[in-house]
Amino acid sequence: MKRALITGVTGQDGSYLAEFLIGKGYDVHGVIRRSSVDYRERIAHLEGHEHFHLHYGDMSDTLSMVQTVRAVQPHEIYNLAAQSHVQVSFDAPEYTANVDATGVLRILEAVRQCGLEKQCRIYQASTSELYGRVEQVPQNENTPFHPYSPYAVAKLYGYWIVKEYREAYGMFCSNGILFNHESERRGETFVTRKITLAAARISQGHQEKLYLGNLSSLRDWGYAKDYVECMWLILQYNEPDDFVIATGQQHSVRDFCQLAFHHAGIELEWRGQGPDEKGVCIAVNSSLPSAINLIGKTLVEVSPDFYRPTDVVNLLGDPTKAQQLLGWNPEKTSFEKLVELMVESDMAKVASDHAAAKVRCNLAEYLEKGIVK
Ligand code: NAP
Ligand code: G4F
Repeated sequence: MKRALITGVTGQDGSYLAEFLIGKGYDVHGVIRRSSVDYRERIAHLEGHEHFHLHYGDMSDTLSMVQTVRAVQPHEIYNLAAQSHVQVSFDAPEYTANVDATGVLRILEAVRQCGLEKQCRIYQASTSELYGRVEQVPQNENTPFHPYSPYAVAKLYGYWIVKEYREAYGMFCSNGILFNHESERRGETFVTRKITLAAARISQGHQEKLYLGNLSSLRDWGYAKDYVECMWLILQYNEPDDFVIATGQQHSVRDFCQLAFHHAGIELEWRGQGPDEKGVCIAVNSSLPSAINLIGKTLVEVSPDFYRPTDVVNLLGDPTKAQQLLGWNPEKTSFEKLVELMVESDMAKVASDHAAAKVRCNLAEYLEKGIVK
């Protein structure tokens, strides 16, 4: 039975990858950080599975990386752990470098120190942010990098140290240069999930307005569940190599927002320009509760708080190499389907969160009135 070690197993991609690898018959080991709360939402359903194991570790702690690699003796390592939020990297640049740059080196060295360099294949979660202030559209494996945030600069080190260990020590380590990929499990501060949650809350009367930054930013958005399969395909290839994984389709933040609100039953019209641009509700679906009167209201506004000191605004990937060499299908889940899946999931989540909150509220009231003891 093959053993896989996943760093970042509690994240969006780590959780889908763990499910995928268990399905392929792997014994899956994940690295988790010790935290004061013990609930890990994205992998809660896997805990207790006979082929799913967790190990405490931190990307900033060499010893824990060496100990984990020694204990697991993995055939494959998927290095997904990272401080993955670009905007946060401007506030925490040193920490981001420690985890996203030096952390990669720690994994590679742990494999060497444990004498596993011939047995163990390593996948590095590289990113389209490397193209940054883009020098070519669309971007492929030969496009020059121009990182444009502390996050991207840290990831550039990760990318190159992987190539260095491949060439210097003959290790099987590969970079997946993944373009943005989203899902129902996407962190709530990334723009897509922030939008789908807000659309669900606004349509159910629990939020007034959504504030966003650059609405014109362009991204190549795919579905995370499809992308984790490609991580695995990259390690099954007959030699280590670097691959762009993308859909080849591009949309703006504004497009995403328009479609997400549409799926939540709200039609938006965009008025104004730049920081004064607003999304105004011009129609609602008849399924929306009649008490929620949104027509004519401004539901989306721009806030400079979400502008970045340097922003990457034109990402579009060319996945031809992955299509030809790995058999990757970039059209598995369309942009329209992705938005629909995310909104549907958040509509259900918001409804159930509020139903649960109402039960808690009622219970508090009944306790106060002595109706229940
Ligand atoms: P995510 O949801 O933010 O997950 C990040 C994971 O890294 C979490 O499990 C987190 O653990 C863990 N982590 C963070 N700091 C750590 C540390 N110091 N030690 C150990 N673990 C740590 O990210 P994602 O979207 O799944 O992305 C996975 C990887 O792909 C990341 O490296 C990201 O930079 C890269 N990437 C993502 C995309 C994308 O569009 N999603 C595109 C290209 C590349 P906690 O749960 O404890 O915080
Ligand atoms: O959703 P985002 O925060 O993702 P970003 O910066 O592209 O980074 C994600 O994808 C990368 C792959 O290219 C990964 F490497 C990285 O780990 C992460 O998963 O922002 C997307 C765009 C940006 O241009 C941002 O300026 O949306 C713009 N945006 C506009 N308003 C916003 C907002 N972003 C966020 N997070 N929040 C806003 O309110």
